[in-house]
Amino acid sequence: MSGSQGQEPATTPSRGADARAPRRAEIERSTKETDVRLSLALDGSGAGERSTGVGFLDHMLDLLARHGRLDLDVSVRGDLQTGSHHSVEDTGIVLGQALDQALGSRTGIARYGWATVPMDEARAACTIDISGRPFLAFSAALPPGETGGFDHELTEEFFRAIANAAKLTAHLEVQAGSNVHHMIEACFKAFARALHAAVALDPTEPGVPSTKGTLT
Ligand SMILES: [Mn+2]
Repeated sequence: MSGSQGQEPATTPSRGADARAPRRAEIERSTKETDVRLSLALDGSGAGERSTGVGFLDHMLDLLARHGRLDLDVSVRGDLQTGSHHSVEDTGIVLGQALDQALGSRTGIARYGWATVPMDEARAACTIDISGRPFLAFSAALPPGETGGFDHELTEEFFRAIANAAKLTAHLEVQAGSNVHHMIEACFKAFARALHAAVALDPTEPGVPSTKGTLT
């Protein structure tokens, strides 16, 4: 649609040089366990506020937004008396839903992205395919326990929730590390960088980058 050469009716307001619709989404999701409000813009700068009730998750979402060049507002009210599981997983679900919605038809995207990111002694690698097929391969020897209200095992749950809801394939591996804060942080940064590359608009891509003709 954005490449249409057809004449526009005189009453159509100008949308400037970039006729592409903004790649953004706003989602509210309420269950008996959590209320999540989220707004996402893919072509952003890291702006927005993250307030999930889980301090470490807020820190990780700050990184994800900044290094993924996303504008991201997240507000979560969850049943933290049961632990942080529901709040973390549901934040991932809604972020995945917002990615799915903001990506729309997937026209013109790069589709694939990958990144390996060090964080001091830790290192994580992430490869992403905006495939339409939900899949997460997660490999990390994270020690049991929690950091800032965030159970370490929720790292996998968070990324699986995103992969399922956004219908993307992600392989995420912590390749090195001894400090769990660094290891999880490297995961989020690698995912952010890989995602930024995968959702980027490729000027040489005229349609949906699939021989099948669809990524949804
Ligand atoms: Mn940190």
